Amino acid sequence: MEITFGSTKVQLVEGDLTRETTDAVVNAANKTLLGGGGVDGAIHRAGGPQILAECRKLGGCETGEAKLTTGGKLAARYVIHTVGPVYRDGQHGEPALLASCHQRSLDVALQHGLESVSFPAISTGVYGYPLDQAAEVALGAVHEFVIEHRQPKLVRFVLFSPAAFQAYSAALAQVAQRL
Ligand code: AR6
Repeated sequence: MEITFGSTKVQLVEGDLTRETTDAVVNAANKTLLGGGGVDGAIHRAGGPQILAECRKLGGCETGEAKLTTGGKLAARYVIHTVGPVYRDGQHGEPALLASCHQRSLDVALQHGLESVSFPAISTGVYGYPLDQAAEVALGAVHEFVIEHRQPKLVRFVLFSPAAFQAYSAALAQVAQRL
């Protein structure tokens, strides 16, 4: 599924983020930036020890913020590490923090002249964010950013399950209706 917002293609695919060939992939990390399970573990396994060596120098990352390393052995040249919110009940600032993850990651991409960025479904695994709510926040945040900045050229969401793909597809269709 693909929709163009302004000058940016927003694509949804089902697959494995570590195989992406976009300029950057976004990692759903934790505040230490020192690795973990889920997509974070997969990125460090596939990218090799260089990513962790660079992360050690970054001094962690606040929730809703984003920091860049190279991609090590990944096909993607860079990894943008962001920290999603742990979901409690949706009443503790989770939507604003999740939106910030997407917008700050895209800020970092633009600061480094990157033209294509792939995101996982941030916070929807270990951090427990309900898929449909996360999808709405993620697509809404990306839509707002690319309409304002008209960059990058491509934003792709790489969803790891049919359920995630369906949730993000429904949210993308909803955002497109705002056009
Ligand atoms: N490609 C794409 N998506 C994936 C992949 C993959 N290879 N592997 C998992 N997912 P999670 P979080 C999906 O738990 O909820 C880590 O330990 C997964 O199905 O990776 O933000 C960190 O260090 C889910 O939809 O991230 C943190 O401690 C989505 O990626 C914590 O988990 C996010 O799930 C962050 O939790």
